[in-house]
Amino acid sequence: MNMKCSVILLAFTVSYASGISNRSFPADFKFGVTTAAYQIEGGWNEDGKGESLWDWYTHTYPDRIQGGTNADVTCDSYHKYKEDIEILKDLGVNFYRLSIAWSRILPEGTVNHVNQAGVDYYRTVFQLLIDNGIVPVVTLYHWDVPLTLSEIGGWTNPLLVDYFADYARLAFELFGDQVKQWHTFNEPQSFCMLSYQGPLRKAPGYDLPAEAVYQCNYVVLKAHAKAYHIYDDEFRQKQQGNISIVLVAHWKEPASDSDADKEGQNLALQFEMGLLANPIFNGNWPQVAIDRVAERSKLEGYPRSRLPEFTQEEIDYIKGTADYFGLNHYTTELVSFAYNVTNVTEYPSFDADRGVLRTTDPSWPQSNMTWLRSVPWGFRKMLNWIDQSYGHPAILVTENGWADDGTSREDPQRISYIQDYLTALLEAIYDDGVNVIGYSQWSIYDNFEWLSGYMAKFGLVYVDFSSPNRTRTPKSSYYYYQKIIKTKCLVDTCDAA
Ligand code: PNW
Repeated sequence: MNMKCSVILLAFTVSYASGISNRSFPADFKFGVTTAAYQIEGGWNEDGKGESLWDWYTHTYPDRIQGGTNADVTCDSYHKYKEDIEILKDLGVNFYRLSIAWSRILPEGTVNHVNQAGVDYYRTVFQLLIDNGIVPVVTLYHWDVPLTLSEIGGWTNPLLVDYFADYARLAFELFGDQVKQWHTFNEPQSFCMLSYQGPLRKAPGYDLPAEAVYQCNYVVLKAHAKAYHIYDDEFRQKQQGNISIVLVAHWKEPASDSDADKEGQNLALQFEMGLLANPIFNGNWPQVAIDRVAERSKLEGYPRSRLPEFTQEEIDYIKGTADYFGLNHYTTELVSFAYNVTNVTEYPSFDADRGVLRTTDPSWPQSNMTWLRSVPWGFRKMLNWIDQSYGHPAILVTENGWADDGTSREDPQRISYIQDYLTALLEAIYDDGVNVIGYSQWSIYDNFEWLSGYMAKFGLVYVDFSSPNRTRTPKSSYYYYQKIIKTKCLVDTCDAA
């Protein structure tokens, strides 16, 4: 045996030893990539676009963003969309999940003033995708509320239910002939729970009592349901599309075998995923959240629970408003039970209501984001938990990805992460019977990563942010993902599906 041959054999053995699946993806399984308007478009004030919350936040508080940067230009996709779509076509994706910047089509957020240049931009992009055989999957809200609406209280103001519904109806009217797959919101958990309280503060970056967190969830759920019903009642028959919401959660593994930590696991899952998913898939808030917040509010001297109460009519209106489960999933945390329900010495907070401490295992491979480690078995457990908790919905994995510092075009860690997470996904499909219908990588390009600015890179494609041309160069993970899409297989040869 010559040297070359034994090296190949070794590589072959290693890949199987590390457990990469050799099963084919189901024939109708769909692959995609995801972006968000604020993170890639740039053109922040061009052609009549209004100012959004994130424009304002990055300009007003550069000190809160790593490197003091913003997304005024970022990948410049507002101008480079033709090149972007050529790359997507070369990659071979079935769908492209992108978002509309609300203030690009409605500069003040309200439908009395429509910015035609913004409408034209999205119609051009959607048509070019369709012409290239790529299905546009469109999110209406990926965190960039028009500043005017943020200034009247943003997602804590119930008026936003109607403003969002007006915007959604207009989007269905303007783009519904092109767009057949809609998501109302991306990760309400991120902008309700990480924006209004606690240390990791996304825009608007307030530190408010826990009321704001719950009120945001409450308003967003009603806005989502209203948009869903508008689609159902006024557009679905004619446009023949579907509509859902994108929810996020890290898997929660109990830090020990104790009953207390298992209770901690349940609390963490219910207060993060359950607060949004339970009203939509089962009806009403999770009972454990209703009970716990009511009891703590009472002990803290509140006249009523700080978790708003849904009327029966609202419960029925929100229940059933998702055609499938859109899931963003990246990582796993260890949780331990921390606050007894009667321990109310804390400043009334969402964290204390949830009542858990969250840590990680230092042996799990670490990315360039503190919260993101590779834990593929947690993905399989998360998919199973959703399957069991919400009535076996079809699940579309709308985001999953790995961050590095983006200095090299060789990204073996990202390739390993994709191999391991997709192996876990195949196990969930074939060994556990979970109905996973598709998978989307975050992200196609390196882009503006919110509070981390340009310090963390999630792209399959490198972007040179120092060149005016924002030159795009595929990384090795791009070619690996291209091969997966083409062969529906993670290794060189797969068993037939
Ligand atoms: C997603 N966390 O959000 C978003 O949808 C993207 O816009 C974002 O770029 C991507 O993940 C990578 O961060 C998350 O703190 C925000 O655990 C926060 C967390 C996870 C995902």
